[in-house]
Amino acid sequence: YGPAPEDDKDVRAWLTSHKAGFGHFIGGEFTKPGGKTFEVHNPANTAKLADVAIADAGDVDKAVAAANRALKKWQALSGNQRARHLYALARHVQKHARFLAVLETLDNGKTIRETRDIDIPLVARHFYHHAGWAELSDTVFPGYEAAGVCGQIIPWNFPLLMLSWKVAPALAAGCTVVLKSAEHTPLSAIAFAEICAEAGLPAGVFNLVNGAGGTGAALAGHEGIAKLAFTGSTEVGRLLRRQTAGSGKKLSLELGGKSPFIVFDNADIDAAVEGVVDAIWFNQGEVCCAGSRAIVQEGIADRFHDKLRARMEKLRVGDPLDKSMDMGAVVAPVQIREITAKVEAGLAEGATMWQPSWAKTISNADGCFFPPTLFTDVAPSSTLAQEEVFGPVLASMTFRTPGEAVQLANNSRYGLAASVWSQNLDEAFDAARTLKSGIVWINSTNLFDASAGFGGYKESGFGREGGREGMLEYLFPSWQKKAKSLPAS
Ligand code: TXE
Repeated sequence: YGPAPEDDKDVRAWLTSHKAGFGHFIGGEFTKPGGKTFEVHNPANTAKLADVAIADAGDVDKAVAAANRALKKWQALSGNQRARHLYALARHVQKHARFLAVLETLDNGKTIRETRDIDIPLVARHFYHHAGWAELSDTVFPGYEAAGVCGQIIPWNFPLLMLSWKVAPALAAGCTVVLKSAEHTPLSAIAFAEICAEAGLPAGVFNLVNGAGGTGAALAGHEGIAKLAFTGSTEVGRLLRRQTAGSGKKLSLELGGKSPFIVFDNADIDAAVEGVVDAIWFNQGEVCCAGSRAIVQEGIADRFHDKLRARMEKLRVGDPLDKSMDMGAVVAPVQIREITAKVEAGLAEGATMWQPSWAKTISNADGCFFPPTLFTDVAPSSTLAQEEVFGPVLASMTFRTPGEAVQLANNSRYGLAASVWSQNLDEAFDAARTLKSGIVWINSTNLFDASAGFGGYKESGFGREGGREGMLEYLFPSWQKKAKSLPAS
């Protein structure tokens, strides 16, 4: 009973037709698969999906050269002409929405409900929105020029969505792109490259190289890159900051988080419980802005946790293609090990763990599954309160006064997002003003829009993606572009 799992026949046929593997997309064409490759697996059942070529420094060089060759012609188009290409990309993403949703679910393990209703529609929305910026770029950014060839490195948690956050503003601004997909999840970026060809995007405007850290480092270090945009771990973000220092490259980093979810005594508790379920168990908790620290006022803490445990009992974890699942698989065995290590640290430090009664039935024998997990009695300085778990684990703490709530919330090396729940809006706005985070949601969580800048404070990185601030990341003031220190492009 319940709806049948989503049909994955067309995606399987596509994968079978690429049995020889996938190459890179350079200058409007796919390179021949082969050479050094890596395997891509479905984390829900460990089945191998594809072999993908690893780009070495030579491949990166060819991709940058192709992007550089395309740059002049792309910049010579009027804003309206570039907008037409972005509209076409948006329409083709919509045309292939079902295919892309299934592909993303197979590759990443996230549920079909999320890829179908959130990831892929937001990808199309991003291209539509930025088509508008392209239309206007000639008039709203006087004195600015496109940065040039952009290197973009994306993570595995929202593969196609992170691609769209980076590619759409770059193309709208008049830049060309070399994008590196994440090694766990390269397939939707490969499908997007096919879409670029189908939609008639001029050759070399979008180029794709696949591989792991070595490929990323070659791209980041390439002297033909004028701007580098990265989403991923704080550790790699730090490396990239060092690697690009003094190079004249423009850099934006979207890194980790440990976002607070503050619940005041007078919050609508049922709404806050639904909110925290979304904040931490959406996408298995593999979200940079996941509300992974609940900070709950003492007067309602017991009631809040009781209701939360009852709600957790009803969550469903399993086959991501099953439309009734709330949570799918974690991206790879290495992440299961990381999550388990953090959970063990939490237990060793004396926090109290609670999992639904059915958690024992979850097995990692044939897939990467982890149950929703709640920790209470978490000390503010402990591992669970301070370190990003990047999995379905919520650490809960309590507070007495609003000042204490903000102090706990700001006691973090990160500052990406925060969520505040109170029916007293004065109280909520007072807290919001003093929270050190790039985004504050009030009585809501995980709201993303292409028109709103997204990005962090502190070790969550710098630069914004989305909206006007996001566009400025891909533009240089004309006087600065002429400075000698900038790479030629
Ligand atoms: O990230 P990496 P990983 C966090 C999260 C997760 C942890 C590890 O806590 O548990 O990072 O994940 C490329 N030069 N986030 O190891 O390595 C890499 O190939 C250039 C938060 O997967 O940062 C991939 O394309 N590039 C996050 C991308 O960086 C390099 C999303 C991200 O991988 C590189 C993902 C190098 N030296 C993980 N080394 C978020 N902010 O949403 C690796 N890469």
